[in-house]
Amino acid sequence: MRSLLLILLISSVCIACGPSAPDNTDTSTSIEPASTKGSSAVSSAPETVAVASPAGEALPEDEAPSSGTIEFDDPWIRMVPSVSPNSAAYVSITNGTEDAVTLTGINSQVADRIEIHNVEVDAAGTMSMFKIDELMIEPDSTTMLEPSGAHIMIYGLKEPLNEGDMVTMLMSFNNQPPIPVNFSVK
Ligand SMILES: [Cu+2]
Repeated sequence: MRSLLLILLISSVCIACGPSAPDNTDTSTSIEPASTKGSSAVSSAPETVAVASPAGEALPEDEAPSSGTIEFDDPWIRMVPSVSPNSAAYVSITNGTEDAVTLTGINSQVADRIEIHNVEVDAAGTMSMFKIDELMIEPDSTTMLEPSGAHIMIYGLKEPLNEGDMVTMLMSFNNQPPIPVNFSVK
């Protein structure tokens, strides 16, 4: 009985110190570089989850959209220490269609949650990032998701990222079918 209580206690402590933050807590003060540094959180040993290898999902390059479509240039994910549950990803999105398109969501099997973030700099020069629900890209224009700017925020990596890995992320738009994009880890 005592050991059962102990196990319950340990479990609840681990959950409390776990990496996943409640929703809506990162809207104000956190600074991008801090989030990618090694976290001191003691993450429990990663369970062996039956997640398909990221490389296994990779689509052939020649399935990329061809004409009058949305194109993705230099998609990459920042490699982080294996103890870090979070990372960020970047890509240039070119809207070659005649209408504005709106990026409304991103999903991947490698992470618990993926958000679109933007950044702002206050009068004191402090940069903070915040979640945005969507990102509009005007026709015939390119929007860059890049370090120090708007970016893709990845929470709760299910397995460590290794340099050279390819990670498929499904990009959802308001007026387009979802588009799988292969991001390289570097
Ligand atoms: Cu962010």
